[in-house]
Amino acid sequence: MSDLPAFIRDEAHRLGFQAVGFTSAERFTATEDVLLQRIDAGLMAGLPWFTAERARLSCRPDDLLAGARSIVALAASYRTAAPPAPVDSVTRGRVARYAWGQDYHTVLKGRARELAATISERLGRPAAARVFVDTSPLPERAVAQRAGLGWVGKNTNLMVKGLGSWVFLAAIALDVDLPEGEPLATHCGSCDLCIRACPTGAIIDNYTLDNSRCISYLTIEHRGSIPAAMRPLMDDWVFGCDICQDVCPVNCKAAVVGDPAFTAPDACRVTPPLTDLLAMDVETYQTRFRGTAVKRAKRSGLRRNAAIALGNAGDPAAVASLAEALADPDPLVRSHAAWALGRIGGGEARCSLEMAATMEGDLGVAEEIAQALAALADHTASDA
Ligand code: B12
Ligand code: SF4
Ligand code: SF4
Repeated sequence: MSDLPAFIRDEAHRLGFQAVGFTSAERFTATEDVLLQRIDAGLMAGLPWFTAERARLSCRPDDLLAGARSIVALAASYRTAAPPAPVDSVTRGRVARYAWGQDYHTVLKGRARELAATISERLGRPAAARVFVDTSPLPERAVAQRAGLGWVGKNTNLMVKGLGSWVFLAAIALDVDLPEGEPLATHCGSCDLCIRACPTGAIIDNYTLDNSRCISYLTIEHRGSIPAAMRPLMDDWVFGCDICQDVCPVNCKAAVVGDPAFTAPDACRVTPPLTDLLAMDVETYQTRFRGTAVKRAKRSGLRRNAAIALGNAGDPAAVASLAEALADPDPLVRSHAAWALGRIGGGEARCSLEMAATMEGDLGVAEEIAQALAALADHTASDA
């Protein structure tokens, strides 16, 4: 069917994918080597599901879909206009752009499944097809790169001409032959702005990320206590991080596509008030984040992140909320609230920490409280 590629492109555009490319279902042997080396070097630490076995499987499309011949690589821009910034003096956190709207997994899976169905209709037979959006094993950046959809920057993100790296990726493996795209020759040249801008030094070399240092990992995927040394570096990020993309000159010229599915409903989704986030009960959490990617961090993780961001903001007006959080049933919230109080300092912070120290039954939280009090003592000594 000679016009099938054009048909797929048109349908993909109609469904909200701005970029479409095709590649074969050949194995991704070089990517497999990269993935295995990164796992060996400990650079995927913190993601227990990212095993060598999964990495091998992910690079062998014929093991992911019996009879796979081609892969349709798809990109959808999530660059939308930010809602007007609130004019108040409330201390706010920051949510990465990709999570401002609806959960992209649901949106893109729906669009890609519809595309697969129209391909079957066009073929006049049910095509063997498998849709991939983030969670299934397939190295989506490598697929997009080989299909000529875009090129990989030193911050490891895939960039599409005209859209920059503000794109989600999706793929459909098919049992149909399609003409292969040519990988682009574009590269970053001598630029290294993203590497220099990363506050945690997570981009340890060109194209190489140390997962456990990335704020995106720490705020979203990491469960439990955030290492104390990383907390001050996280600034006001409460879900994900965009710094290495915000500084990228390619992204300055990226189109604001404004897909309604990825547009923030209000300013709170972009810059949530931190004391609200810290105090959020189960019902508020469900209502506010239903159907968004933010739920990946869970309520406990978001409240932990809010405590860190409040500590980093150093806002004395937050002391009362943090002091209240010292009595929270969740030890993760208590321990990070203690850290934040130690960082903000002042008499009220000290008093609440001393009081909590007498009542705390969890050894880990008690240790955090002791360290926060020691930090306060250090402040006082250096102020004297
Ligand atoms: C695990 C994961 C993470 C981990 C990162 C772990 C890691 N070290 O990569 C964490 C949680 C930190 C994360 C963060 C983010 N993620 Co993520 N993540 C993934 C996931 C599930 C797997 C990625 C993976 O396999 N990583 C292992 C590394 C080795 O593979 P890679 O990143 O693909 O590496 C490629 C390049 O580095 C390149 N490469 C390696 N060496 C060399 C050398 C040269 C010379 C060249 C040219 C290239 C090159 O080739 C590799 C293979 O293609 C993918 C979805 C998927 N199934 O692929 C989404 C995905 C990569 N994430 C995505 C997004 C949006 C993000 C964030 C922007 C979210 C945010 N704002 O907070 C950040 C970006 C952080 C960053 N700087 O990369 C998008 C990226 C879209 C894009 N335009 O690239 C994806 C594709 C999800 C999707 N379907 O849209 N993510
Ligand atoms: S997302 Fe943030 S922490 Fe992660 S590599 Fe980029 S700048 Fe660094
Ligand atoms: S900031 Fe510079 S080095 Fe980093 S991805 Fe963009 S162009 Fe490449």
